[in-house]
Amino acid sequence: MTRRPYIVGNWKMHGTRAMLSEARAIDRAAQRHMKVEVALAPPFTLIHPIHREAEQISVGAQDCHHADGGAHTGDISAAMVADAGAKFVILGHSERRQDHAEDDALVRAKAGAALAAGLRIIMCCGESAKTRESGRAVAFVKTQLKASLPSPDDVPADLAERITVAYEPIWAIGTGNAATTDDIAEMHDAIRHLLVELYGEEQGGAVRILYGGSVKAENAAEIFAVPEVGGALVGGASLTADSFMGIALAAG
Ligand code: G2H
Repeated sequence: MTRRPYIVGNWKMHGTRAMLSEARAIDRAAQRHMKVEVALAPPFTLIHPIHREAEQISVGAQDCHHADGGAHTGDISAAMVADAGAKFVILGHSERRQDHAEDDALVRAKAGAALAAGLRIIMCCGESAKTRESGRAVAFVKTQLKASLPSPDDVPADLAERITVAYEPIWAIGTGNAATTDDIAEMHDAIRHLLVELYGEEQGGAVRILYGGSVKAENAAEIFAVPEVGGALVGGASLTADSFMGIALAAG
C-alpha cells in the first residue's frame, strides 16, 4: 500500500446508543495508531453522537438521497448527513442495490449529490456468485463501476481524495469466507486500469481501492499484502473495537 491505509467500519443496521462505548474505544485505539486512517459508518441515528465525541476517526453515512430535499418521506439528503457530522458516504453497496433496487444510474446520481455536498464517497462494486461462476466477474464489475462512478466531466479536481472504490464480491459478504488473494489481485488490477482510463494516470492512479467481504483480523494481513489493496471496508468485524482494531493493526 503506497497511501495511508484506509480502514472503514460499516455497521449496517446494527447499533443503538449502547454501541457508543464501542465507538469511543475505536477512537481511542485509532489515536494510538495514526499510521492508519480509521473511519466508521454507523446507522444515520448514530452519526452525530459519534462525530461529537470522536477525536481521531471520521464518521460517515451508509447512504444518502440523490435529491437536495423535498417530498421524500423517510429519506436523508447528502447535506443532512454532512450537517450531522458525516465526512463521507458509502454508495452502491450490494445490500442497497438488492434491498432498494438501486441501479447504477441512481447510484451515480447519489455520488453527484454527495460530492456537491462536500462529502467523500466510497463507491462499492462487486459481482454475484453466479456471475463469478460464469467467468464474467471482471467485465461485470468494470461495467458496473463505470456506470456508477461520476463521469470524468463531473469530478472534483481533488478526486483522489474525494473518491474511494470498494470491491466487495457479493458471495464473500458476511459469509466468513473472503475472496482469495488471487481473485482480489486480479479484480483490483482491473479496477485500477479502469480508474486510470477514466480519470488519467495521476488521479486515477491515486484513488484508493478497498477490499470488503468477510475481512477479519485473521485474514487481514494477507489481503493487505495484495499490491493494489488500499484498505478494507469491514462489516461484522467492525462491531467490536477489538476485532476492528485487529484489522487496522494488520494494515500498518
Ligand atoms: C461487506 C462487508 C462490509 P462483512 O458488506 O461492507 O461486510 O465484512 O460483514 O462481510
